[in-house]
Amino acid sequence: MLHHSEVKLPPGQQLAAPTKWPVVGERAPKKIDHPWTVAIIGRVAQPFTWTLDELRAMPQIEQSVDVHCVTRWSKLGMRFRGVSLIVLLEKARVAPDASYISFVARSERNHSTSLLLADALELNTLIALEADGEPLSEIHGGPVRIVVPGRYFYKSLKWLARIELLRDDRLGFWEATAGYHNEADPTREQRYMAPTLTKQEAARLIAARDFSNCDLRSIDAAGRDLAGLNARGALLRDANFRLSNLTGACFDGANLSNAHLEQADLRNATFVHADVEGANFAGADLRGVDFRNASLFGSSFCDERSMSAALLDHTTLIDASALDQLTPKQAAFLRQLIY
Ligand SMILES: Nc1nc2c(c(=O)[nH]1)N[C@H]1C(S)=C(S)[C@@H](COP(=O)(O)O)O[C@H]1N2
Ligand SMILES: [Mo]
Repeated sequence: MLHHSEVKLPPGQQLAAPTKWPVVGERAPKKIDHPWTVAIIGRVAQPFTWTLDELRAMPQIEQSVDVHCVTRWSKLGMRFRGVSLIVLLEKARVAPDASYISFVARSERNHSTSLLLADALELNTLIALEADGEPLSEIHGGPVRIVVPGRYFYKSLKWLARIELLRDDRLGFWEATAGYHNEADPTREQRYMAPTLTKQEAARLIAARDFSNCDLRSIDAAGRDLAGLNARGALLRDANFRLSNLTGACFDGANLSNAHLEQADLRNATFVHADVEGANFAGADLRGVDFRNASLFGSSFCDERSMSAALLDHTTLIDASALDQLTPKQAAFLRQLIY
């Protein structure tokens, strides 16, 4: 029979010593004289600011949470107590166009992290004031932190100051600077942007914007600012670049088969001799893009269901002969805009 912990531990995780709760991340904020408050702003009908006492006066719930840190320690069945996120969202009345939620810390670097709003709700996100029967200690995010069950612990923001409802995603601190995966599902081992990367490699790639000749299959780089990226010769099969800023990026000779580039800003990017077979460019801005000698078999530029079409004109360079590699509908769409 399997031991309890072996059943519940996601891949690559190890149990922390039972009495240990590791401290991870930035230092606790400096003491300031005004009282702690938590605000909710952005795409809401009624912005609010609550004091700690007001939060404590709301209905408290207790949840048993399995904590999984991306640095590979786990603690199963921690008890967190506080206010359900949904209670605050109902009071503030979330606008229909809010798709993302960002949590911002009272901290020197304005640390933040974000989630799809639907995920935050489905995962029963908690505004936690207590852990294992005690008020949250300062090093663990006290007086008030976020706890997101079912995501690596970097989505559980310490020292909560602000909740922001957003139409578009805003990558958090670790996600933007260290290449942490934006979905962060431990059961799928979504630690860093690409499954093969280490933390150091992910951070280096992001900082240098240099993916050249790297094996980054299935990388999740959605929503990122990667203007000027050098991805010459990179292996980017199944990559996700939805909504990313890739202006001026160089993908010459790269393999982007089945990659997702929907809604990406690709102005003046180059795909010379690249393999973009099966790639999806619906809704992308392709003005000034160079596709000469690229392989376009099965790639798509307009999606009939979502009515989302790439933006292109005579500055988009595609070999006339390459149109034969596309379906008649895709080819007709390109022909009418380019020539
Ligand atoms: N404000 C803030 N919250 C944060 C971090 C941080 O650096 N700053 N680090 C995150 C990371 S990477 C982890 S693993 C957990 C660690 O929480 P703990 O120190 O209570 O174990 O906090 C998360 N929340
Ligand atoms: Mo972490």
